[in-house]
Amino acid sequence: THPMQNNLAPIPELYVSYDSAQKLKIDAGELKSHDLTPRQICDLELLMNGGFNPLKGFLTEDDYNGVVENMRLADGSLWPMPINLDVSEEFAETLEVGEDIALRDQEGVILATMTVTDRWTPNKAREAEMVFGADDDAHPAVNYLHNQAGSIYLGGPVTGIQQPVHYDFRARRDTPNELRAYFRKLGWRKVVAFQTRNPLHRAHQELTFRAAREAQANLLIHPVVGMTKPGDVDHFTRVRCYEAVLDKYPASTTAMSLLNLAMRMAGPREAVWHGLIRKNHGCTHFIVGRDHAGPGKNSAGEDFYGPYDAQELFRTHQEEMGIEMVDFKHMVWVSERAQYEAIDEIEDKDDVTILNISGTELRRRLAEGLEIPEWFSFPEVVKELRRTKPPRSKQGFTVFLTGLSGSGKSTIANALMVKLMEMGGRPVTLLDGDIVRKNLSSELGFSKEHRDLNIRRIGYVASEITKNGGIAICAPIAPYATTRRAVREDVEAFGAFVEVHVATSLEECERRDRKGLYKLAREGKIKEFTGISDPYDVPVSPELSVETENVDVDNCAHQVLLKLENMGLIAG
Ligand code: PPS
Repeated sequence: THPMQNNLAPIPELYVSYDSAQKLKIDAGELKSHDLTPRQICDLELLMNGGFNPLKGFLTEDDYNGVVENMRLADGSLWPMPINLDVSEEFAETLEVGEDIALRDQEGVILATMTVTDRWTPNKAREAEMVFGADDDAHPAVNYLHNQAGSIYLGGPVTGIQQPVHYDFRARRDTPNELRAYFRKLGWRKVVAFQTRNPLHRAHQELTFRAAREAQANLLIHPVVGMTKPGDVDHFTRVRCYEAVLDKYPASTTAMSLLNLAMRMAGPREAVWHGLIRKNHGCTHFIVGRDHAGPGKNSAGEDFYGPYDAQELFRTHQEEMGIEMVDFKHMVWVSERAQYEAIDEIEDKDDVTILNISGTELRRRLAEGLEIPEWFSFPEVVKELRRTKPPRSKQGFTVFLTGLSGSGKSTIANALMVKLMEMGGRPVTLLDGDIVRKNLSSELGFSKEHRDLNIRRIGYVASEITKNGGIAICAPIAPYATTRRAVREDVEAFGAFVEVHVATSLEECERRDRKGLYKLAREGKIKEFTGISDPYDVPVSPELSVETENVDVDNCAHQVLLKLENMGLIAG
């Protein structure tokens, strides 16, 4: 029996009335203001709309210490996650304790004001250990804490003026009170929430069905669209997938709503946090799976948390939380019976064929354009995923040739370009050193600073081309390894980066001296000349290194093509 039923009375929000908000907004224009980061905007939205009830603002120092040390606010209530307004030292120094500040979104719109009652320097190493389990930058939230978050925390009550603006999927977003009203209207007294940051496949559908049956409850699919784990499928694609899957649920028992939460991937603590947030959204039950909100491997290659740590911690606190856990069974496909079953409930394991496709395997199949079986997912979902993640041979990529002046970069780049154009399929853009210096970087010289600017511009353009499915061929000297690495990171966010070292020796380049520049450089008539009076960092692990001495250009370009084919970037 499941006695748990929801109390759907409205929960407190931090917003002032419409009229007061108009006035406050004008007055707040006078205050010192802080521009919120994307993560802080997510946090602020859930603070203001009651999703983070009982919090009334960003944590004070006492609350923070309690949360870090034993998951409790200073008044004793359970709260597992530090919700802080982290700011820079420079900004913190301008403030007096007791002062009001304006909190603005990234366009400058004032969303709220906050009275700064507390200002302190947190012990981040301690926070990492206690909240995330280890002070290890391989954890995305620890990495954020050390490398992105400001060094000072501000705490104090928040007065809400307006909700952050979302232009996407507006009809699918609900505040806790909107969901409560909806459940009230439909008479849903028991609701089981399913938290997810991934597309839903058949196994998820089966387990949500089971959870609803087990709890004798209605079902709320409650995906996170705020911030999830770096590398996840973007939320636009996911929401289109969810909408497709929603049609496979009985409409009268299932609802879907988007949650603008910034996840921390904190496993057990995160599960408790998720539960409290769902309780605030009017749910009575919450599904906790294997490795709930797991951050992946630590820097030693091990899991941060045990697979059932989250379930354990949730179980310990569920009574106090007022939301009941439905634990996730690992669902697998049993071929002979053509259905999903929970792995721990299959009694004839040795006599049946058990199938499962891991996330990694799914990504591989998508990348290579391989079959994804019907038993695994819905055709509509697979279609959406293929649309956003076409096989590598249809995605954009960047070939980045680097080498000394006169090494043959441009010649190879030109040959490569026409070979790729002959193959067709994707637009090709050549960003040759000289072309770029004429069109993009005409004001730049050859100091380290200017070369870096030049290369970063090339990287930006190449990454945009890559994002939009084209091929960018870059051929600058690009003498600095750190700058090349930065460009690699820019491009790899959208597609493959193929670094090709055109490894012609200085002696050979100087012997050829096709533009007569080496002679001038030797005579000191050109300063800061790469290889003569300026450094060149030889690439340590380029995707390819080509020799040009005794090899003709056609062959060099062909070597690049072979590499591209080998990487799956062009169809064989
Ligand atoms: S960098 O370092 O990547 O920004 O250089 P890049 O944009 O590729 O420009 C290199 C071309 O500019 C000419 N040139 C010089 N090269 C190196 N050092 C100095 N001081 C210099 N002054 C002019 C040279 O012709 C390079 O052309 P390529 O095609 O590489 O021979």
